[in-house]
Amino acid sequence: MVSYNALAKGVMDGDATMVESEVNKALNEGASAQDILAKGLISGMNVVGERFRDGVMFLPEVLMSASAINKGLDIVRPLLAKSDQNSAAKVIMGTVEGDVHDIGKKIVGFLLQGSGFDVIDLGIDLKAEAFIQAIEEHKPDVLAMSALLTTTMLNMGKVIELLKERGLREKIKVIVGGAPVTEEFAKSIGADGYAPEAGSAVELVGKLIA
Ligand code: B1M
Repeated sequence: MVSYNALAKGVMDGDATMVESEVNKALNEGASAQDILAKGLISGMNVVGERFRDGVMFLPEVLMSASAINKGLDIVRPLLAKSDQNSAAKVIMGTVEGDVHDIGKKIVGFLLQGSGFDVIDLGIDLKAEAFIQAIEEHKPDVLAMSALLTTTMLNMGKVIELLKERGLREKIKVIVGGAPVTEEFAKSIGADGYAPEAGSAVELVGKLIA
């Protein structure tokens, strides 16, 4: 019987060694990469989020949890990257300026790759200009921006404004996501779509490029 609880606990405890061994154990017991992600890794990180919010976990511990979940993501990533059904479409993604949160964005990227999209992850804390330069260079079909802070989500709108100024807005679909982002906010900044979590981000990209 696969123990997703042990996997989640490894993330909560910030124990990368435990996460590594529990992910490998779960895989050996036949668990899918998707279940390991959703029922183990993400569910553990959600508890970390609640504890951080409630002041019972502090930044250094959250950082350890981030390292631990990254250990697990490294193992499941190659297992998610399989299909080539959407390989014609290119997605550029990144976390906006002022924001270093990247775990959710990475998961979105892995699932997009797993669904066959060609994904270029530009990283974190990206100025609007950095998005524009990469778009001019790589000519993607979709720009996917992530933000986890109520302050930094406003920078998504700045990127869209700069796309307009440079005459690029009509050439690319823009999607946004991250914990504080809402459908309403996405509309207000002129994005083409919003996805609340990684699975729906993949569906959304598929619809937008169809
Ligand atoms: Co930060 N942090 N953090 N943090 N952190 C939050 C976001 C916070 C909500 C915690 C809290 O107070 N409850 C809070 C923000 C409050 C606010 O703005 N309203 C917060 C804060 C305040 C901060 C600092 C300011 C703390 C400080 O320094 N005092 C600081 C800011 C640093 C900065 O960015 N400048 C900070 C730092 C950090 C760490 C570095 C320690 C670490 C990040 C490590 C890393 O990412 N490499 C961290 C973490 C881990 C969190 C929490 C605990 C967990 C985030 C996470 O990884 N969740 C978070 C609490 C929370 O979110 N409840 C918190 C798991 C992940 C799978 O979910 O990222 O939501 P998520 O992604 C989901 C969806 O949102 C969606 O799909 C994903 C998978 O389903 N999604 C997209 C994400 N991007 C998408 C893009 C899409 C579509 C969907 O399309 C483009």
